[in-house]
Amino acid sequence: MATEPKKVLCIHDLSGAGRCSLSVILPVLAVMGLQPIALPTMLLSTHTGGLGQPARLDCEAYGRAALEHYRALGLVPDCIYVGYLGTEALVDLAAEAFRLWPEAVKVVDPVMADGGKPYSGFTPAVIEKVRSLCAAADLILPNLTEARLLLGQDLALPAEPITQEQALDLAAQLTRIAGRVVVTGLPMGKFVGCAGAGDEPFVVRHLHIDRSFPGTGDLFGAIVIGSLLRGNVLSAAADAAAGFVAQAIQHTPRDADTRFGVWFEPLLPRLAPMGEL
Ligand code: PXL
Repeated sequence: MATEPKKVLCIHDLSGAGRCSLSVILPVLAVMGLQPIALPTMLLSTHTGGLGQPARLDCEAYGRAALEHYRALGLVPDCIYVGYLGTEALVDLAAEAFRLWPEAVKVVDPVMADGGKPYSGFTPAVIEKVRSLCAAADLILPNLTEARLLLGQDLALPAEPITQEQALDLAAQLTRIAGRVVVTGLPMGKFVGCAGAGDEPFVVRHLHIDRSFPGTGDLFGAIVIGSLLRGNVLSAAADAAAGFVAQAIQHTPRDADTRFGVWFEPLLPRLAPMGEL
């Protein structure tokens, strides 16, 4: 039998409008030559970042049944990629997937906060459970606010740019929680950086663009995973992901409504494997 593309079980919400979570992750992984398996944790009409009160449907019961079906089918994911959970029961659902497929590469983007504050609904109890889930992961991808929440630090955003040493130190501290770490969205003066720890420590910097969008963490995470599963080292994967996010922001017209995310769709062909077909 032919070798199937690697399977990535994606445990994230599906937000209809607003370019985030599964709506971004599925096309990115597919164009990178992987096989995403979508497990929506929650259906929302939009993300929760400024578009009013979204319609919501909690998919925890569906998720339990879907995991059981995949187990019975003998489907074995190569990677489990977890993002927005939003309730304690949904964190348990993701932990159950980790138990079912211990050999999978387990990646947690602890989606729970940004810009110095937690997202709505992220109570201290949910945050504590997300921290435990991170401890069961091989790789975590927090932004700066999430990194501080995980470390129990003050969430106030830094007034001064973060130095290279501080970035490396933050990533190194997070290896107390998970083996490999990339911290994203670090304000580094003219640059926005991400810092990695666990293998070789690294800092990757790209020109800072003065607009912020929902969903860029999901875009980043999907490209990191796609790139790792195609055999790249973590620093190369993070560089590719940060570069693509910067291009997608640059490609989004200045007068676009930022709440609807970055216009990444026309750039997707840039992520396709070259010369492998
Ligand atoms: O991209 C982060 C994200 C994912 N899912 C939902 C969100 C957000 C950020 O606001 O609200 C539902």
